[in-house]
Amino acid sequence: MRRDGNVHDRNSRWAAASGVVAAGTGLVLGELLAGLVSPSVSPMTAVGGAVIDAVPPGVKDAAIALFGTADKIALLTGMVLVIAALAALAGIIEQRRRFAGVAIIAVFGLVGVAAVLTRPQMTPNAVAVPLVAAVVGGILLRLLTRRLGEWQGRAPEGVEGARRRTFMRALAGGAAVTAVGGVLAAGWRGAAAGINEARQRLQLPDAGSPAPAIPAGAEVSLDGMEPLVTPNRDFYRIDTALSVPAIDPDKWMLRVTGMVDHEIELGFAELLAKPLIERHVTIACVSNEVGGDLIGNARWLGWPVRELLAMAGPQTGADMVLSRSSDGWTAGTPLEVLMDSRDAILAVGMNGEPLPLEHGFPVRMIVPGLYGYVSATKWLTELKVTRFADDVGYWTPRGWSARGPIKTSSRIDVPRTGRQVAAGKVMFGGVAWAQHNGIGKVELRVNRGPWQMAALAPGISLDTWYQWTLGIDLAPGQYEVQVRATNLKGEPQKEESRPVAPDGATGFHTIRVDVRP
Ligand SMILES: Nc1nc2c(c(=O)[nH]1)N[C@H]1C(S)=C(S)[C@@H](COP(=O)(O)O)O[C@H]1N2
Ligand SMILES: [Mo]
Repeated sequence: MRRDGNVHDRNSRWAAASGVVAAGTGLVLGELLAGLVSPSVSPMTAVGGAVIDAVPPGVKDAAIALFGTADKIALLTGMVLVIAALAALAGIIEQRRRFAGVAIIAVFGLVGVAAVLTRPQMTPNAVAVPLVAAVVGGILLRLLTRRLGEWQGRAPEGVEGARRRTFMRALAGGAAVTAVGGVLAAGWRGAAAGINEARQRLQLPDAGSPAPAIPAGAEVSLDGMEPLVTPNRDFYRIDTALSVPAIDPDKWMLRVTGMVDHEIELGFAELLAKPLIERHVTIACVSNEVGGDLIGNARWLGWPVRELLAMAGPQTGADMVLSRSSDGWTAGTPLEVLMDSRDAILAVGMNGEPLPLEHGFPVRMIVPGLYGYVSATKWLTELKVTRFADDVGYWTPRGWSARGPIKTSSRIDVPRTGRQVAAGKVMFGGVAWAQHNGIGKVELRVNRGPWQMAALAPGISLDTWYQWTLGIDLAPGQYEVQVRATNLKGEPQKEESRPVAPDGATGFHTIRVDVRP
Protein backbone atom coordinates (compact mmCIF):
# COMPACT_ATOMS: atom_id res chain seq x y z
CA MET A 1 0.00 0.00 0.00
CA ARG A 2 2.67 2.43 1.04
CA ARG A 3 4.70 1.78 -2.02
CA ASP A 4 1.63 2.38 -4.19
CA GLY A 5 1.08 5.70 -2.52
CA ASN A 6 4.64 6.75 -3.31
CA VAL A 7 4.31 5.76 -6.91
CA HIS A 8 1.14 7.77 -7.08
CA ASP A 9 2.81 10.90 -5.67
CA ARG A 10 5.78 10.52 -7.93
CA ASN A 11 3.45 10.04 -10.80
CA SER A 12 1.56 13.25 -10.09
CA ARG A 13 4.76 15.17 -9.61
CA TRP A 14 6.01 14.23 -13.06
CA ALA A 15 2.59 14.82 -14.56
CA ALA A 16 2.57 18.32 -13.09
CA ALA A 17 6.09 18.90 -14.42
CA SER A 18 4.91 17.77 -17.87
CA GLY A 19 2.11 20.34 -17.73
CA VAL A 20 4.46 23.15 -16.73
CA VAL A 21 7.05 22.28 -19.38
CA ALA A 22 4.43 21.87 -22.14
CA ALA A 23 2.75 25.19 -21.32
CA GLY A 24 6.12 26.89 -20.85
CA THR A 25 7.38 25.74 -24.23
CA GLY A 26 4.19 26.91 -25.94
CA LEU A 27 4.31 30.23 -24.12
CA VAL A 28 7.93 30.96 -24.93
CA LEU A 29 7.40 29.94 -28.55
CA GLY A 30 4.44 32.29 -28.75
CA GLU A 31 6.50 35.20 -27.41
CA LEU A 32 9.35 34.52 -29.84
CA LEU A 33 6.93 34.08 -32.74
CA ALA A 34 5.24 37.35 -31.82
CA GLY A 35 8.65 39.03 -31.95
CA LEU A 36 8.84 37.92 -35.58
CA VAL A 37 5.33 38.43 -36.89
CA SER A 38 3.56 40.91 -34.60
CA PRO A 39 6.16 42.88 -32.67
CA SER A 40 3.82 45.38 -31.06
CA VAL A 41 1.67 42.78 -29.34
CA SER A 42 2.46 39.31 -27.99
CA PRO A 43 0.16 36.92 -26.10
CA MET A 44 1.73 37.81 -22.74
CA THR A 45 1.75 41.56 -23.29
CA ALA A 46 -1.83 41.38 -24.59
CA VAL A 47 -3.07 39.51 -21.52
CA GLY A 48 -1.09 41.86 -19.29
CA GLY A 49 -2.53 44.87 -21.10
CA ALA A 50 -6.07 43.48 -20.81
CA VAL A 51 -5.52 42.91 -17.06
CA ILE A 52 -4.26 46.47 -16.62
CA ASP A 53 -7.30 47.82 -18.49
CA ALA A 54 -9.72 45.68 -16.48
CA VAL A 55 -8.31 46.39 -13.02
CA PRO A 56 -10.07 49.21 -11.12
CA PRO A 57 -7.98 52.40 -10.76
CA GLY A 58 -7.63 51.93 -7.00
CA VAL A 59 -5.94 48.55 -7.41
CA LYS A 60 -3.75 49.97 -10.16
CA ASP A 61 -2.59 52.82 -7.92
CA ALA A 62 -1.93 50.40 -5.08
CA ALA A 63 0.13 48.19 -7.39
CA ILE A 64 2.16 51.16 -8.58
CA ALA A 65 2.67 52.29 -4.98
CA LEU A 66 3.77 48.79 -3.99
CA PHE A 67 5.98 47.89 -6.95
CA GLY A 68 6.86 51.30 -8.39
CA THR A 69 8.29 51.13 -11.88
CA ALA A 70 8.60 47.36 -11.45
CA ASP A 71 4.79 47.11 -11.57
CA LYS A 72 4.87 45.58 -15.07
CA ILE A 73 7.47 43.01 -14.05
CA ALA A 74 5.36 42.19 -10.99
CA LEU A 75 2.31 41.71 -13.17
CA LEU A 76 4.15 39.47 -15.62
CA THR A 77 5.65 37.44 -12.77
CA GLY A 78 2.19 37.01 -11.29
CA MET A 79 0.86 35.87 -14.66
CA VAL A 80 3.67 33.35 -15.06
CA LEU A 81 2.95 31.93 -11.58
CA VAL A 82 -0.78 31.60 -12.26
CA ILE A 83 -0.13 29.99 -15.65
CA ALA A 84 2.42 27.59 -14.10
CA ALA A 85 -0.06 26.53 -11.40
CA LEU A 86 -2.86 25.94 -13.92
CA ALA A 87 -0.45 24.14 -16.25
CA ALA A 88 0.63 21.80 -13.44
CA LEU A 89 -3.01 21.05 -12.85
CA ALA A 90 -3.48 20.46 -16.59
CA GLY A 91 -0.63 17.95 -16.50
CA ILE A 92 -2.17 16.01 -13.63
CA ILE A 93 -5.63 16.05 -15.22
CA GLU A 94 -4.26 14.97 -18.61
CA GLN A 95 -2.70 11.95 -16.98
CA ARG A 96 -6.06 10.91 -15.51
CA ARG A 97 -8.10 11.67 -18.57
CA ARG A 98 -6.73 11.99 -22.06
CA PHE A 99 -7.26 15.47 -23.64
CA ALA A 100 -8.75 16.94 -20.44
CA GLY A 101 -5.44 18.69 -19.72
CA VAL A 102 -4.99 19.56 -23.39
CA ALA A 103 -8.36 21.30 -23.14
CA ILE A 104 -6.96 23.55 -20.40
CA ILE A 105 -4.03 24.47 -22.67
CA ALA A 106 -6.57 25.22 -25.41
CA VAL A 107 -8.32 27.60 -23.02
CA PHE A 108 -4.97 29.37 -22.48
CA GLY A 109 -4.85 29.86 -26.26
CA LEU A 110 -8.39 31.23 -26.37
CA VAL A 111 -7.71 33.62 -23.49
CA GLY A 112 -4.68 34.81 -25.45
CA VAL A 113 -6.77 35.37 -28.59
CA ALA A 114 -9.45 37.22 -26.61
CA ALA A 115 -6.79 39.45 -25.02
CA VAL A 116 -5.14 40.21 -28.37
CA LEU A 117 -8.55 41.16 -29.81
CA THR A 118 -8.92 43.87 -27.15
CA ARG A 119 -5.59 45.48 -28.09
CA PRO A 120 -5.50 48.52 -30.35
CA GLN A 121 -2.36 47.17 -32.08
CA MET A 122 -4.19 43.94 -32.94
CA THR A 123 -3.34 42.35 -36.32
CA PRO A 124 -4.36 39.01 -37.87
CA ASN A 125 -0.82 37.76 -37.20
CA ALA A 126 -1.09 38.69 -33.54
CA VAL A 127 -4.37 36.77 -33.23
CA ALA A 128 -2.83 33.65 -34.76
CA VAL A 129 0.16 33.57 -32.39
CA PRO A 130 -1.63 32.37 -29.20
CA LEU A 131 -3.37 29.67 -31.25
CA VAL A 132 -0.07 28.38 -32.62
CA ALA A 133 1.41 28.50 -29.11
CA ALA A 134 -1.54 26.55 -27.67
CA VAL A 135 -1.34 23.89 -30.38
CA VAL A 136 2.38 23.39 -29.67
CA GLY A 137 1.75 23.29 -25.92
CA GLY A 138 -1.16 20.87 -26.32
CA ILE A 139 0.74 18.46 -28.54
CA LEU A 140 3.71 18.53 -26.20
CA LEU A 141 1.52 17.80 -23.18
CA ARG A 142 -0.04 14.81 -24.93
CA LEU A 143 3.39 13.46 -25.94
CA LEU A 144 4.90 13.90 -22.47
CA THR A 145 1.87 12.34 -20.81
CA ARG A 146 2.08 9.33 -23.11
CA ARG A 147 5.78 8.86 -22.36
CA LEU A 148 5.06 9.20 -18.67
CA GLY A 149 2.28 6.60 -18.95
CA GLU A 150 4.62 4.20 -20.71
CA TRP A 151 7.20 4.60 -17.98
CA GLN A 152 4.75 4.32 -15.09
CA GLY A 153 2.72 1.59 -16.75
CA ARG A 154 3.40 -2.07 -16.35
CA ALA A 155 6.70 -2.38 -18.17
CA PRO A 156 8.46 -5.69 -18.77
CA GLU A 157 11.53 -6.22 -16.57
CA GLY A 158 14.53 -4.24 -17.76
CA VAL A 159 12.60 -1.81 -20.01
CA GLU A 160 11.53 0.52 -17.22
CA GLY A 161 14.88 2.30 -17.08
CA ALA A 162 14.86 2.97 -20.82
CA ARG A 163 11.30 4.30 -20.67
CA ARG A 164 12.14 6.51 -17.74
CA ARG A 165 15.06 7.96 -19.65
CA THR A 166 12.89 8.58 -22.72
CA PHE A 167 10.42 10.57 -20.65
CA MET A 168 13.13 12.46 -18.79
CA ARG A 169 14.89 13.38 -22.00
CA ALA A 170 11.67 14.75 -23.52
CA LEU A 171 10.91 16.68 -20.33
CA ALA A 172 14.43 18.08 -20.08
CA GLY A 173 14.35 19.06 -23.78
CA GLY A 174 11.14 21.03 -23.28
CA ALA A 175 12.49 22.60 -20.10
CA ALA A 176 15.64 23.68 -21.91
CA VAL A 177 13.65 25.25 -24.76
CA THR A 178 11.52 27.07 -22.19
CA ALA A 179 14.52 28.37 -20.26
CA VAL A 180 16.64 29.50 -23.22
CA GLY A 181 13.65 30.82 -25.18
CA GLY A 182 12.35 32.54 -22.06
CA VAL A 183 15.57 34.47 -21.55
CA LEU A 184 15.65 35.44 -25.25
CA ALA A 185 11.99 36.43 -25.33
CA ALA A 186 12.25 38.41 -22.10
CA GLY A 187 15.22 40.34 -23.48
CA TRP A 188 13.49 41.10 -26.77
CA ARG A 189 10.12 41.88 -25.34
CA GLY A 190 11.60 43.93 -22.56
CA ALA A 191 13.48 46.13 -25.01
CA ALA A 192 10.49 46.41 -27.36
CA ALA A 193 8.11 47.16 -24.47
CA GLY A 194 10.31 49.97 -23.18
CA ILE A 195 10.56 51.53 -26.63
CA ASN A 196 6.82 51.09 -27.19
CA GLU A 197 6.23 53.11 -24.06
CA ALA A 198 8.67 55.80 -25.16
CA ARG A 199 6.83 55.89 -28.48
CA GLN A 200 3.46 56.26 -26.81
CA ARG A 201 4.68 59.16 -24.67
CA LEU A 202 6.08 60.96 -27.68
CA GLN A 203 4.30 64.14 -28.78
CA LEU A 204 5.08 64.91 -32.40
CA PRO A 205 5.08 68.59 -33.36
CA ASP A 206 2.60 69.92 -35.91
CA ALA A 207 3.79 70.27 -39.46
CA GLY A 208 4.73 73.80 -40.47
CA SER A 209 3.58 72.71 -43.90
CA PRO A 210 0.54 70.47 -43.37
CA ALA A 211 -0.64 67.85 -45.83
CA PRO A 212 -2.84 69.36 -48.55
CA ALA A 213 -6.50 68.56 -47.89
CA ILE A 214 -7.82 65.42 -49.54
CA PRO A 215 -9.95 66.62 -52.47
CA ALA A 216 -13.68 65.92 -52.33
CA GLY A 217 -14.49 62.70 -54.18
CA ALA A 218 -10.95 61.29 -53.97
CA GLU A 219 -12.34 58.38 -51.98
CA VAL A 220 -15.13 56.77 -54.00
CA SER A 221 -18.04 55.07 -52.29
CA LEU A 222 -18.10 51.53 -53.60
CA ASP A 223 -18.30 48.49 -51.33
CA GLY A 224 -15.12 46.43 -51.23
CA MET A 225 -12.71 49.27 -52.09
CA GLU A 226 -9.63 49.67 -49.95
CA PRO A 227 -9.50 52.89 -47.92
CA LEU A 228 -7.75 55.73 -49.76
CA VAL A 229 -5.44 56.18 -46.76
CA THR A 230 -4.23 52.84 -45.40
CA PRO A 231 -4.56 52.49 -41.61
CA ASN A 232 -1.21 51.76 -39.95
CA ARG A 233 -2.33 48.36 -38.71
CA ASP A 234 -3.23 47.25 -42.26
CA PHE A 235 -0.10 48.67 -43.86
CA TYR A 236 2.01 46.01 -45.56
CA ARG A 237 5.32 45.26 -43.90
CA ILE A 238 8.46 44.14 -45.71
CA ASP A 239 11.94 43.95 -44.21
CA THR A 240 14.77 41.58 -43.44
CA ALA A 241 14.73 42.26 -39.68
CA LEU A 242 14.42 39.02 -37.72
CA SER A 243 13.46 40.95 -34.62
CA VAL A 244 12.18 44.47 -35.01
CA PRO A 245 14.86 46.93 -33.91
CA ALA A 246 13.90 48.70 -30.67
CA ILE A 247 15.60 52.09 -30.85
CA ASP A 248 15.47 54.59 -28.01
CA PRO A 249 14.66 57.93 -29.69
CA ASP A 250 16.75 59.74 -27.05
CA LYS A 251 19.79 57.77 -28.18
CA TRP A 252 18.98 57.87 -31.89
CA MET A 253 21.49 59.65 -34.08
CA LEU A 254 21.62 60.14 -37.84
CA ARG A 255 25.04 60.57 -39.38
CA VAL A 256 25.64 62.12 -42.79
CA THR A 257 28.96 60.82 -44.08
CA GLY A 258 30.93 60.19 -47.27
CA MET A 259 31.39 62.68 -50.11
CA VAL A 260 30.21 65.76 -48.21
CA ASP A 261 31.84 69.05 -47.25
CA HIS A 262 30.66 68.72 -43.64
CA GLU A 263 29.77 65.51 -41.87
CA ILE A 264 26.66 65.95 -39.76
CA GLU A 265 25.20 64.30 -36.68
CA LEU A 266 21.53 64.87 -36.04
CA GLY A 267 19.67 63.86 -32.87
CA PHE A 268 15.96 63.13 -32.60
CA ALA A 269 15.06 66.29 -30.65
CA GLU A 270 16.99 68.37 -33.21
CA LEU A 271 15.11 66.68 -36.02
CA LEU A 272 11.74 67.40 -34.38
CA ALA A 273 12.73 71.05 -34.02
CA LYS A 274 13.16 71.42 -37.82
CA PRO A 275 10.32 72.85 -39.94
CA LEU A 276 8.40 69.65 -40.66
CA ILE A 277 6.17 68.89 -43.60
CA GLU A 278 3.36 66.39 -43.87
CA ARG A 279 2.46 64.65 -47.16
CA HIS A 280 0.46 61.71 -48.40
CA VAL A 281 2.75 59.31 -50.26
CA THR A 282 1.94 55.86 -51.63
CA ILE A 283 4.87 53.50 -51.18
CA ALA A 284 5.17 50.16 -52.94
CA CYS A 285 7.36 47.08 -52.83
CA VAL A 286 9.25 45.94 -55.91
CA SER A 287 8.05 42.43 -55.03
CA ASN A 288 4.43 43.48 -55.51
CA GLU A 289 2.92 41.17 -58.15
CA VAL A 290 0.50 42.64 -60.66
CA GLY A 291 -2.73 42.94 -58.67
CA GLY A 292 -0.86 42.43 -55.39
CA ASP A 293 -1.24 44.21 -52.06
CA LEU A 294 2.35 45.19 -51.18
CA ILE A 295 1.42 48.84 -51.57
CA GLY A 296 -0.05 51.36 -49.14
CA ASN A 297 -0.81 55.04 -48.83
CA ALA A 298 -0.09 56.99 -45.65
CA ARG A 299 0.30 60.56 -44.41
CA TRP A 300 3.96 60.98 -43.50
CA LEU A 301 5.36 63.69 -41.24
CA GLY A 302 9.02 64.61 -41.50
CA TRP A 303 11.81 66.88 -42.63
CA PRO A 304 12.84 67.08 -46.29
CA VAL A 305 16.02 65.04 -46.92
CA ARG A 306 17.27 67.74 -49.31
CA GLU A 307 17.52 70.25 -46.42
CA LEU A 308 19.83 67.94 -44.50
CA LEU A 309 21.89 67.10 -47.59
CA ALA A 310 22.19 70.81 -48.44
CA MET A 311 23.63 71.41 -44.95
CA ALA A 312 26.18 68.65 -45.54
CA GLY A 313 27.10 69.85 -49.03
CA PRO A 314 27.43 66.88 -51.40
CA GLN A 315 30.66 66.97 -53.42
CA THR A 316 30.84 66.83 -57.20
CA GLY A 317 30.90 63.31 -58.56
CA ALA A 318 28.54 61.95 -55.93
CA ASP A 319 25.40 60.43 -57.47
CA MET A 320 23.99 58.15 -54.76
CA VAL A 321 22.99 58.19 -51.11
CA LEU A 322 23.43 54.88 -49.33
CA SER A 323 21.02 54.95 -46.41
CA ARG A 324 21.70 52.47 -43.62
CA SER A 325 19.45 51.14 -40.91
CA SER A 326 20.40 50.15 -37.38
CA ASP A 327 20.41 46.49 -38.42
CA GLY A 328 22.85 47.10 -41.25
CA TRP A 329 20.34 46.97 -44.13
CA THR A 330 21.03 49.51 -46.88
CA ALA A 331 19.32 51.19 -49.81
CA GLY A 332 20.98 53.13 -52.64
CA THR A 333 18.99 56.16 -53.78
CA PRO A 334 19.94 58.52 -56.62
CA LEU A 335 21.24 61.74 -55.07
CA GLU A 336 19.31 63.86 -57.57
CA VAL A 337 15.99 62.33 -56.45
CA LEU A 338 16.75 63.32 -52.86
CA MET A 339 17.83 66.83 -53.87
CA ASP A 340 15.06 67.74 -56.32
CA SER A 341 11.80 69.44 -55.39
CA ARG A 342 9.87 66.26 -54.58
CA ASP A 343 8.98 65.63 -50.95
CA ALA A 344 11.55 63.00 -50.00
CA ILE A 345 11.46 63.07 -46.22
CA LEU A 346 13.08 61.80 -43.05
CA ALA A 347 9.76 60.59 -41.67
CA VAL A 348 8.92 60.51 -37.97
CA GLY A 349 5.11 60.28 -38.22
CA MET A 350 2.67 57.98 -40.02
CA ASN A 351 -1.02 58.89 -40.20
CA GLY A 352 -0.81 61.23 -37.23
CA GLU A 353 1.21 59.04 -34.86
CA PRO A 354 4.89 58.25 -34.36
CA LEU A 355 6.06 55.54 -36.76
CA PRO A 356 5.03 52.10 -35.52
CA LEU A 357 8.07 50.02 -34.49
CA GLU A 358 7.66 47.72 -37.48
CA HIS A 359 7.51 50.69 -39.85
CA GLY A 360 10.83 52.15 -38.78
CA PHE A 361 10.54 53.95 -35.43
CA PRO A 362 11.91 56.47 -34.74
CA VAL A 363 12.95 57.64 -38.24
CA ARG A 364 12.71 56.25 -41.78
CA MET A 365 13.01 57.58 -45.30
CA ILE A 366 10.05 58.07 -47.62
CA VAL A 367 10.81 58.94 -51.23
CA PRO A 368 7.95 59.48 -53.69
CA GLY A 369 8.39 57.51 -56.92
CA LEU A 370 10.90 54.83 -55.90
CA TYR A 371 10.29 51.27 -54.74
CA GLY A 372 10.94 50.71 -51.04
CA TYR A 373 14.07 48.61 -51.53
CA VAL A 374 15.97 51.59 -52.98
CA SER A 375 14.55 54.33 -50.80
CA ALA A 376 12.36 53.59 -47.79
CA THR A 377 15.00 52.68 -45.18
CA LYS A 378 13.45 52.05 -41.77
CA TRP A 379 15.30 52.48 -38.44
CA LEU A 380 17.53 54.95 -40.30
CA THR A 381 20.96 55.68 -38.81
CA GLU A 382 23.23 56.86 -41.62
CA LEU A 383 23.20 58.64 -44.97
CA LYS A 384 26.41 58.07 -46.87
CA VAL A 385 26.83 60.30 -49.90
CA THR A 386 28.63 58.17 -52.47
CA ARG A 387 28.60 56.92 -56.08
CA PHE A 388 26.72 54.05 -57.73
CA ALA A 389 30.16 52.98 -59.01
CA ASP A 390 31.46 52.56 -55.44
CA ASP A 391 28.56 51.30 -53.33
CA VAL A 392 25.56 49.00 -53.59
CA GLY A 393 22.38 48.70 -51.55
CA TYR A 394 21.37 45.44 -49.85
CA TRP A 395 19.25 43.99 -52.66
CA THR A 396 21.41 44.93 -55.64
CA PRO A 397 23.90 42.05 -55.42
CA ARG A 398 20.92 39.74 -54.80
CA GLY A 399 19.39 40.02 -58.25
CA TRP A 400 17.59 43.36 -58.09
CA SER A 401 18.28 46.44 -60.15
CA ALA A 402 20.39 49.23 -58.64
CA ARG A 403 17.71 51.75 -59.58
CA GLY A 404 14.05 51.18 -58.87
CA PRO A 405 11.59 53.77 -60.11
CA ILE A 406 8.01 52.62 -59.45
CA LYS A 407 6.25 51.43 -62.58
CA THR A 408 2.87 52.84 -63.56
CA SER A 409 0.33 50.20 -62.60
CA SER A 410 -3.27 49.58 -61.64
CA ARG A 411 -5.44 47.10 -59.82
CA ILE A 412 -9.06 45.98 -59.86
CA ASP A 413 -10.41 45.60 -56.29
CA VAL A 414 -14.14 45.34 -57.03
CA PRO A 415 -15.42 42.79 -57.80
CA ARG A 416 -12.83 40.34 -56.51
CA THR A 417 -11.61 37.90 -59.13
CA GLY A 418 -13.79 34.82 -59.56
CA ARG A 419 -16.71 36.54 -57.82
CA GLN A 420 -20.29 36.00 -59.02
CA VAL A 421 -22.24 39.15 -59.78
CA ALA A 422 -25.77 39.82 -61.03
CA ALA A 423 -26.33 40.62 -64.70
CA GLY A 424 -26.96 44.24 -65.60
CA LYS A 425 -24.72 47.16 -64.78
CA VAL A 426 -21.70 45.70 -62.96
CA MET A 427 -19.64 48.21 -60.96
CA PHE A 428 -15.87 47.91 -61.17
CA GLY A 429 -13.47 49.84 -58.97
CA GLY A 430 -9.83 49.95 -57.97
CA VAL A 431 -6.65 51.98 -57.77
CA ALA A 432 -3.96 53.20 -60.14
CA TRP A 433 -0.58 54.73 -59.39
CA ALA A 434 2.36 56.40 -61.10
CA GLN A 435 4.11 58.08 -58.18
CA HIS A 436 5.49 61.52 -58.92
CA ASN A 437 4.07 61.47 -62.47
CA GLY A 438 0.40 61.15 -61.61
CA ILE A 439 -2.35 59.22 -63.33
CA GLY A 440 -3.93 60.65 -66.50
CA LYS A 441 -6.50 57.97 -67.27
CA VAL A 442 -7.64 54.46 -66.39
CA GLU A 443 -9.35 52.14 -68.84
CA LEU A 444 -10.98 48.71 -68.66
CA ARG A 445 -11.56 46.14 -71.34
CA VAL A 446 -13.80 43.10 -71.36
CA ASN A 447 -12.66 39.92 -73.15
CA ARG A 448 -9.88 41.91 -74.86
CA GLY A 449 -12.48 44.18 -76.51
CA PRO A 450 -12.09 47.96 -76.91
CA TRP A 451 -10.74 49.94 -73.94
CA GLN A 452 -13.46 51.80 -72.01
CA MET A 453 -12.66 54.94 -70.02
CA ALA A 454 -13.14 54.66 -66.24
CA ALA A 455 -14.17 57.58 -64.03
CA LEU A 456 -10.95 58.73 -62.37
CA ALA A 457 -11.32 60.20 -58.89
CA PRO A 458 -9.11 63.21 -58.11
CA GLY A 459 -5.78 62.17 -56.63
CA ILE A 460 -4.50 63.54 -53.33
CA SER A 461 -1.26 64.37 -55.14
CA LEU A 462 0.89 63.03 -57.96
CA ASP A 463 2.67 60.93 -55.31
CA THR A 464 -0.37 58.89 -54.24
CA TRP A 465 -2.59 56.28 -55.80
CA TYR A 466 -5.87 57.30 -57.42
CA GLN A 467 -9.19 55.50 -57.13
CA TRP A 468 -11.34 54.83 -60.19
CA THR A 469 -14.74 53.26 -60.97
CA LEU A 470 -16.60 52.10 -64.04
CA GLY A 471 -20.05 50.52 -64.52
CA ILE A 472 -20.25 48.08 -67.43
CA ASP A 473 -23.45 46.39 -68.68
CA LEU A 474 -22.89 42.66 -68.74
CA ALA A 475 -25.22 39.83 -69.79
CA PRO A 476 -24.93 36.46 -68.01
CA GLY A 477 -21.68 34.66 -68.83
CA GLN A 478 -17.99 34.44 -68.01
CA TYR A 479 -15.78 37.45 -68.62
CA GLU A 480 -12.15 38.41 -68.39
CA VAL A 481 -11.69 42.03 -67.37
CA GLN A 482 -8.40 43.94 -67.55
CA VAL A 483 -7.30 47.36 -66.37
CA ARG A 484 -4.70 49.72 -67.81
CA ALA A 485 -3.45 53.02 -66.40
CA THR A 486 -1.74 55.83 -68.27
CA ASN A 487 0.31 58.48 -66.50
CA LEU A 488 -0.04 62.21 -66.97
CA LYS A 489 2.78 62.21 -69.53
CA GLY A 490 0.63 59.93 -71.69
CA GLU A 491 2.75 56.82 -71.05
CA PRO A 492 0.56 53.71 -70.64
CA GLN A 493 1.52 50.89 -68.30
CA LYS A 494 3.28 47.99 -70.02
CA GLU A 495 1.15 45.12 -71.32
CA GLU A 496 3.92 42.51 -71.43
CA SER A 497 3.81 40.24 -68.36
CA ARG A 498 7.12 40.29 -66.56
CA PRO A 499 8.07 38.97 -63.10
CA VAL A 500 8.90 41.19 -60.12
CA ALA A 501 12.69 40.69 -60.44
CA PRO A 502 14.82 42.60 -61.24
CA ASP A 503 12.94 45.90 -61.15
CA GLY A 504 9.19 45.41 -60.72
CA ALA A 505 6.41 43.40 -62.40
CA THR A 506 4.60 44.54 -65.54
CA GLY A 507 1.38 43.41 -67.20
CA PHE A 508 -2.31 44.12 -66.83
CA HIS A 509 -4.23 43.04 -63.75
CA THR A 510 -6.76 40.56 -65.10
CA ILE A 511 -9.80 39.22 -63.27
CA ARG A 512 -12.49 36.67 -64.06
CA VAL A 513 -16.09 37.66 -63.45
CA ASP A 514 -18.94 35.22 -63.38
CA VAL A 515 -22.15 37.08 -64.31
CA ARG A 516 -25.37 35.32 -63.22
CA PRO A 517 -28.86 35.96 -64.55
N1 LIG B 1 15.83 48.63 -42.38
C1 LIG B 1 15.10 48.20 -43.42
N2 LIG B 1 14.34 49.07 -44.10
C2 LIG B 1 13.59 48.66 -45.14
C3 LIG B 1 13.60 47.31 -45.55
C4 LIG B 1 14.41 46.41 -44.82
O1 LIG B 1 14.47 45.19 -45.11
N3 LIG B 1 15.13 46.88 -43.75
N4 LIG B 1 12.82 46.92 -46.61
C5 LIG B 1 12.42 47.93 -47.58
C6 LIG B 1 11.40 47.47 -48.48
S1 LIG B 1 11.83 46.26 -49.58
C7 LIG B 1 10.14 48.02 -48.51
S2 LIG B 1 9.06 47.61 -49.73
C8 LIG B 1 9.72 48.99 -47.49
C9 LIG B 1 8.44 48.56 -46.82
O2 LIG B 1 8.09 49.45 -45.82
P1 LIG B 1 6.93 49.07 -44.80
O3 LIG B 1 7.31 47.77 -44.15
O4 LIG B 1 6.81 50.19 -43.84
O5 LIG B 1 5.68 48.90 -45.64
O6 LIG B 1 10.70 49.17 -46.49
C10 LIG B 1 12.02 49.25 -46.95
N5 LIG B 1 12.85 49.57 -45.81
MO1 LIG C 1 10.16 45.97 -51.00
